[in-house]
Order: sequence, then structure tokens, then C-alpha cells
Amino acid sequence: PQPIHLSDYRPPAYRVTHTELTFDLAPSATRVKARLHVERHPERQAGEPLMLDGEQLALKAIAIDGQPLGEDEYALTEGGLTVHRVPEAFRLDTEVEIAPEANTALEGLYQSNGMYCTQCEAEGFRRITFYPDRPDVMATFSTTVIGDAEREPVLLSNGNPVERGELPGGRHFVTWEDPYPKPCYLFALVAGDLKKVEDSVTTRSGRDVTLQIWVEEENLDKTDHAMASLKRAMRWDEKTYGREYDLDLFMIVAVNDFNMGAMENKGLNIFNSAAVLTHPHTATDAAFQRVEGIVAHEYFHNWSGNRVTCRDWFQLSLKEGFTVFRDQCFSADTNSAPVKRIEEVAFFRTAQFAEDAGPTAHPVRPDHYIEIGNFYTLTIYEKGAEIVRMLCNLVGWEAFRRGSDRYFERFDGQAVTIEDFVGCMAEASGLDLTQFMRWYSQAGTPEIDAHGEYDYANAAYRLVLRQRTPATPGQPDKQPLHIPIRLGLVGTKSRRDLALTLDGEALGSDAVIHLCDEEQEFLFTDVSEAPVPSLLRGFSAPVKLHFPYAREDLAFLQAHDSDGFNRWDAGQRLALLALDDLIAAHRNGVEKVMDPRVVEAFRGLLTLEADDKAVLAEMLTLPSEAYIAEQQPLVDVDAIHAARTFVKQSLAMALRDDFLRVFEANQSEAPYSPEPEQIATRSLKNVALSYLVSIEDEAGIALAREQFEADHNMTDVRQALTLLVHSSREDLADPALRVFGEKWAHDPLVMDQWFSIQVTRPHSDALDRVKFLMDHPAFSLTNPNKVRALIGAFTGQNPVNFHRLDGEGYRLLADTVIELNRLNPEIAARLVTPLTRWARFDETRQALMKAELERIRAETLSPNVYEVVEKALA
Ligand code: B3K
Ligand code: ZN
Repeated sequence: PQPIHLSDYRPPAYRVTHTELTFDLAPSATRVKARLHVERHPERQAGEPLMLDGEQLALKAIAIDGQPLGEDEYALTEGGLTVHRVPEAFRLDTEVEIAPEANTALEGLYQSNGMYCTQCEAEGFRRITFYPDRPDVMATFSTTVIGDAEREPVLLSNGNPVERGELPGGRHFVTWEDPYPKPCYLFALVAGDLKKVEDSVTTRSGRDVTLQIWVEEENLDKTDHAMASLKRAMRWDEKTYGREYDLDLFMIVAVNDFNMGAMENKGLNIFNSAAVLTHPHTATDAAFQRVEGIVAHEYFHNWSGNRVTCRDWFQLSLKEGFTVFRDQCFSADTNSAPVKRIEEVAFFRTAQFAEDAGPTAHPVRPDHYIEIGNFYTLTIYEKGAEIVRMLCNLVGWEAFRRGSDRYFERFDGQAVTIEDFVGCMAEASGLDLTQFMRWYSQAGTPEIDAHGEYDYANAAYRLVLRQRTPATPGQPDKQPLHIPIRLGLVGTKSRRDLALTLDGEALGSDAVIHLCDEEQEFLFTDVSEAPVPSLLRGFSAPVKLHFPYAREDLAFLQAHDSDGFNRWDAGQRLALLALDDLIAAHRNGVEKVMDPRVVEAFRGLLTLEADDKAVLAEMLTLPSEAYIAEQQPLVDVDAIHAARTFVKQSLAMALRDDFLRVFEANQSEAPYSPEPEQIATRSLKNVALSYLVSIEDEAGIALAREQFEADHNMTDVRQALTLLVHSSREDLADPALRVFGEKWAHDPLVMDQWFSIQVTRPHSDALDRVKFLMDHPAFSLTNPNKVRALIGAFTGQNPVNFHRLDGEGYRLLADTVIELNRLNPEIAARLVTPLTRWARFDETRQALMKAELERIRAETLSPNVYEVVEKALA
């Protein structure tokens, strides 16, 4: 496979103004008739051949303006169809046959639990019909779906239903019209025996919109939260961005087999059932919040993505980065804002930093790719969102909103670029964003080395910042970036933010400084007392900031910083320093000693309870093993696990009564609700429980057992079950797992959790469990959720067992990737990620991991897996 390059972009030779589709559905032989109204692109010369994309299509008929084409007038190639000579404007008719039931890649038209559904982004539409499958070809669509009246009573597509009727042989049809021009990646079709929940809203300008969530009958009781989230999201986008919905009908459909979380098809969002269904007994608080965020994300795409779309797939972050930023702000407004930020950053610094430091690192706007399916990454989504957040903070909300209005108005109905977006922000704010644009083109995580001194004699604080971005594949040299750093100086005596004066200008007590050069010095004057600097507040830029904090300074910031996010971060930094010592002790075989400063910091948190409960729960959570690993020059999974367990148990022993008090004070019998206060209370209680169970005394174990048996809600049940299963008390864990597994055998989303809980167990039997569970009747390699719940959870969340020194963990992953490469290349290419990180480990493990990558490479590979494995071995 050959890479394609951004620099080769040209507008399409022909555009399609209107597309008429007719689907005659059958599992192994669906007929698709397409009538395309085509015209030459004004910027391209006349006489060029018409090239259409098409994969795995059996062509049955082809005609131009009603005249069937002779065999010498067109050519079928591996990737599509070429018509040698076409008029300036014409009507192309084709008919193809496809086999949805054989489609395990879940791209194009496929079947899930017997129902038909589609996934077209990025390049799935070419598996449905011959078409210019690129986002800069935008057409109105009219779609007729014909199905069996009994098996497929419900026939859905984009837009509004305009006609329906009976047909001979027990068939029926519905015709849908979508008046908004769209690229084919936003096309959708659903057909099956589905039931709906309906609601409605009236938009700000008075349009009545019907809202429908379509599910299988047994899931009708799991849609309330998604519907409520959708309504909140619609209101929020009106209020915050002035964006209104533009059709009379908005539909969400839940399907079990889905590669990603969900898809923003115009008027017909298709969701992974895991991203839409919730019930207090089947979904955790985290799942409720995820559903709310994803429902909002897909809805927000209606403007940021659909009305204004991407010119080409290199611009993917144009819609994804902006839309993630929008959904993050929505969730922050609806829930605890500081906790939302803490969760985002904790995840980002673990997973995106690792991606940006590995062999698949790429800029937020890549300049080449082999398989676009491999670029739905944390970099495109989350780093893209961080860039938009920086933009918003740089220009200020008012200018950002003006820029966003300008963007939506100017480019409505068009396919545009990242320059178009940033250009609107520059115009609206008058700022020069030229240097800022480097964030889009330069891969890798910038590192800032900072140091500072307080000058008593002159009452001044001198802060020196130096930036560098490490080399990434294909980008050896990096330019300095424009890095906004929000900061405060916290007085060590007053314990307050001091007034900031920089170059004679008063900046208030919380300000943003701009690091644009490689090295810059900032001299704050009139600093009345010695401060501890609180840097990068709110994670104001996606960078690694190093400052030589003393542990006392970190404890001080953890207690007194006015910025909630940095208070949390100071605690994390303090814990990491203590963990570093313990990791070294473990490696050197010396006795581990707990740093008393960490114990005192935790005691302070538990006794003062100064923060809101949700923040406190985060503050009491130790950095994850993955995040600790991210900080180490060489990852020693066993030492990390041992050190973290030691810290946890030491804290539990020293502060047992405090944890017990917090646990008991936050018990509640109130009926479950996913509202922020309840979630906060549960999080705090469950963090306390995790400490109490970590030392495995009878009392702690009994609490977990009672919580499991009380069966109050999934959050509590799952936490209790996880703690039991991850303890050494098999005598209690095994019966609990059995009870739970039997009770929920009918519910695939709960069984996913049942799988994950078991395979993330840190004990040495985990790998055998994975193998055993792969034969469980509820497991299936063709269902992406199951693959993620079992294989993904094992390789991503069970480091000590995945990295076994006998290489069995690596082998299991490689075997699975090889099998999935044939079934579902997109999922296979994602799954292989942990092996690509081999450079982070010791030589023995490196050799084992590379050997497995080589073994994968020796297979006949999909472009997806090929691209990832080649990069990993380059
Ligand atoms: N836009 C979809 C991405 C699906 C692409 C999968 N190949 C999901 C989202 O970001 O909303
Ligand atoms: Zn998206």
C-alpha cells in the first residue's frame, strides 16, 4: 500500500449534486441502485475520465443518461471504476450487489443481530456503491429502502420520510429525503425490528423537532438518560454557540456491533449500544457520563462536521478537535467542572502522551497516511481539542464565539480546512496566529524545563522557561511553539495568590504568560513574600512541565493552591516522587519505606474534607500504573505494581479509621440517580472502600461483600466485585462472579464488564482466564465491544500479566491480531497498539514484543495493520 499526501490535494474532477439510492435488502445479495447527478468541477478541465471509488461491489448495470455503457467504455479496477469519456453534466445509473451478512469489517452496509446498519466514515460508502468517496463531494440524497415487512418493519435513512408503501411478496418501502448537501460519509441506513422511544423539543426559532431513540425491544427501559442528555445538548448548543437543529426529526439507533462509540450521520446517528444504553443496574456512573458526552458529541457534529465539513481527511481534527472541545465544555457545565478537567487530563497525559512518544506519533494534521481508519486517534481527537481550548483561552470566549459564528456562517454547506477555522478566530480577535498554527503540523509532546528564584532584596520572582519538542518519526527538528501558561504565585506566608506584576503591568493574581521562544525569562516584581509557583493551571497547554519542586512545596500547593486542578496535580506529583523512590527500592531489593509526607497530605485531605466530594475522590486516587509508567525512563511493570500497591496499603493502614469514617458517611439508600451530587458521594465512598479492601482484613472484605450483596446500583456492585476479584480472596470472588455472570448472561453490556473485571486481575492466573473466557458463549471475536472488554482490557489494564516474561501475553495478542486482521482490520490495527510500545521496556521484553510484531508482519495484512506494524518496526 502507498501513502497519500496532503500536498497532492486537488479538487475532484466531477461533483455530484444529487444522489438517488434504492436498496433492495437481502442478507447475502442486497441490490443497490444509484442514480448520480454529476457535473464537471469548474476548476478542472473538460475531458477527464470519471473515477469512482468502489470496493467489494459486483457491478450489475451501468448507464449514462439512460444509455447502457459498453464494456470498452469503462474499466473496473481494484479500488473502483473509471468511465473513460463523460459529458460535462450527466446522469449516471449503476446497480451493484453486496453481501451485508458477510461484512465482518463493520464498514459499509452490514448486519448486527440481524438488523441492517451502515458505517461510512471514513471510506465505507465505497462498499455500498460506486461513488466519489471523499468529503469534498457534497450532494443532497434521496434514499428508498425496501425490506421484508415482517423482519424489517422499520426502515430508516437520513432526513425526512416522504413516502412509504407496500410491495408484492411481503415487502415494503420507505423513501427518505435529506435536503442538506452532505458528503457520503454521513450517509446512513438502518433496517430491522426496532422499537422507539419518542420525545420532542421546540427549537429557539420555533421548529418542532421529534426525537427518537430506536432500540431492540428488551432495551426500551435503557434510553431515558440518552434522551435527557440529547435534550440538554440541544439546549446547550443553542445557548452557548447559537446553533439550532435543522430538520424535523432527529434519530439515534443503538447497535451491538460497532467499531467506534457512535457516528454523527445526518439526522440518523448510529450508536454503539454501549454509548447509549443505561440503567442503574447495568451501567456505572462513568458509563452514564460517557453516554451523556457521546450523545452530545454526535449531536454537536450536526454543525461542527455536517453543515460545515472537512475538505479532505487530513483535516479530520477540524471537526473532531472542535467537537470534542464542545462536548468537554458541555459536560463540564453539566457536571463537576474541575473533576471533568482532572479526568480529561489524567487520561490525556497517560494515553495521548504515550501515542505522541511512540512510533505512530503524528501531527494533529497529518501530512500523509496509508489508511485513514488508523487516524481516529487520541492525537486527532484529544490533542486537537486541547489546541481548540488553547485558542479559546488565547482569544477569549467572546472573540472565540464571534469566530465560531463567522466560521459556521461563512462555510455553511462547504468542505473546508483547519486554516479556514483558525482564520476566523484570527479575524475575530485580531491576533496573529501564525506561530500557533505549528501546533497542527508538529507532532510530539513539548517539554518545558522551568526554574525560578525569589529575590528577597528586590522582592522579585524570576521564572525561566525553556521549551523543546523531542523528535518524532519523520520530524527530527522542531520549531518553538506558542505555549500559553496560566500561572499564579502562591505566597508561602499568606497562603494566597500574590498579585502579579510583569514588565510593569498588573496582571491580577492568576494570569497567562506566553512562551514563544525556545527560552524566555519572566521577571515578576513587587512580590511581597517568597512564593511557590503554581504553573500550567488547568493544564493550559498539552505539554510536560518540569519544575524542581521540593516535596514540601507540593504538599503546600496541594493544600493551598487556589486552582483546583493544580491542587490535584500537586498531589499527583508528590505521590509520583514517593513512587519513584519505592520503584527504585523494589528494583534494588531494599526495604520499602513510605514517605510520611504523603501520609500527612492524605490525612489532611481526609480530615479537612475541604474540597467538594467529587474533587476529593480524585485527590485520593493514586496515579494509575499506566501514568506512573509514562513517567519512567524504562518501564518496569512489576516494580510499578509493587510500589503502587505498597503506597496504597501503607495509606490504608495509617489512615484506616479516616477511610472508614468517609466510607460510612457517604453511604446512601436513596434511589439511584446519575446527578452530580450522588455521583460525587459514590465516588468518594468507593475510593475509601478501595483503600479499606486493599489490606484485605476481614472488616474491609466484609464491607465489599455487603456492598456487592446489597445490589443497589451497578457503580457500587461493580466496584465491590472488582475489589473482591482483584483481592486474593478467591473463596469470595469466585461465587460472586458466578452469581453476577448468571444473573446477567442475557445482557451483553453487563457481560462486557464481567469479562473486564476478571482479566484485569493482577494475579498470575489472568492470562489463563483470558484464554478460558475467549471460549465463553458470551464472547465473540466479531463483536468489537467483546474484543475490547476481554483482549483490550487485558493488554491495556493488566500490565504485570500482559508483560509476562515468558512472552505469553504478547503471543496471545499477536494471535488475536492475526485473526482479526482478516475479520475486522480497523479493530485489529487498534488492538496491536500495546506491542508498538516495545521501546519503553527492557531488552528481554523488547525482543519478545518485536518477535510478535515480525510474526504479524509475515501475514498477508490489511492496509490498516500493515501501516501500524511497519511503523512499529521501522
Ligand atoms: N465521526 C465518528 C468516527 C467514526 C470513524 C470510524 N472509522 C465518530 C465521532 O467522532 O463522532
Ligand atoms: Zn466526532
